[in-house]
Amino acid sequence: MNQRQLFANLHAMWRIRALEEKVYELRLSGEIVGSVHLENGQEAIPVGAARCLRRQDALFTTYRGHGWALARGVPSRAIFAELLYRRTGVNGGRGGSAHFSAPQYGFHGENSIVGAGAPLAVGAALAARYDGSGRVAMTVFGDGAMNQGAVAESMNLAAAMSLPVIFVCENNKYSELTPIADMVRNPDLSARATALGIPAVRIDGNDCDTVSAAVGLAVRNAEHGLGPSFIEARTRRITGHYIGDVQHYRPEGELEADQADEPIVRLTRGLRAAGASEYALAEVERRARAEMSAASRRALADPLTDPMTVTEHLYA
Ligand SMILES: Cc1ncc(C[n+]2csc(CCOP(=O)(O)OP(=O)(O)O)c2C)c(N)n1
Ligand SMILES: [Mg+2]
Repeated sequence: MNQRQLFANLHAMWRIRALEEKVYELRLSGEIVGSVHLENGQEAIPVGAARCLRRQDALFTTYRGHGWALARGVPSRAIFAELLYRRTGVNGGRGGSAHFSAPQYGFHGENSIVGAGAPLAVGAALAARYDGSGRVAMTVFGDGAMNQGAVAESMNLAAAMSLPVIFVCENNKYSELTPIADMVRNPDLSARATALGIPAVRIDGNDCDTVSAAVGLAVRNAEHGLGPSFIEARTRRITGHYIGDVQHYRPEGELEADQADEPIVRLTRGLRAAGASEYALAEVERRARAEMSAASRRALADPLTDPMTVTEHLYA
């Protein structure tokens, strides 16, 4: 991997981090209200995975999805406008932090129901068999979601029908406040996919290029009719599950260790060791933060969604 590509990875991750930090600020100041889940520490997975998807491919994420939308190409200003309930948001300000979607970018939405993206992705993959679009579907969910029946059922159906769908499990070790070790006996979550006949890998989810290699192969297999794949990407979130989470459940020293190995810190360390200048490294962060400051400022200046339009776009 040459330095230019590594800097591109760093910039893409900084854009997500800067977006999330700005979202955090806006949540604390009360401009954003309600539940917000940040992706800090997990940026290498959306950056590495989204670049393997083509325009027609369909991505389904969880509530921890702002960075996935950004990696899929949704403009930062449209994301902020959505999170800030502005008319200019991708869903006119009706979706908010945990429910927005932008299908025109292949971003078929976040989902606050744990595991609920999996059956939707399998449906999109099944539809691709009939509409001839060549579409590949991807669903992203957490380690906790592995214990949802809907995920197990979706994986089995995808395997049985050999559907073009990729299951990406972001294993960040926790399901809300509960460690995965308290919820399963076998820590190898990928073994469940293998048991269903789905090719599965466990990878380091804190390295963009490792993620791209696994997802790129999964996309090619799906395109060539070889059916589903499962990728368990090990990572750590370095913020609370929700805003205000004091993280009392973490063993002493764990957060510090996770912060020392999070993907931006790790890649910065690698680039520095390879001779990158401090100026160039700082410039990447500065550019990303400048973009997100400007995007959020512009979104804040946009008009709020008119409450009188609340019944529009409702189908019953
Ligand atoms: C069906 C369902 N059950 C429970 C919840 C409450 N809940 C919200 S997030 C979460 C944790 C999910 O953990 P994981 O799948 O590991 O994803 P992470 O938040 O770590 O990214 C739970 C249990 C929910 N939203 N939906
Ligand atoms: Mg988790």
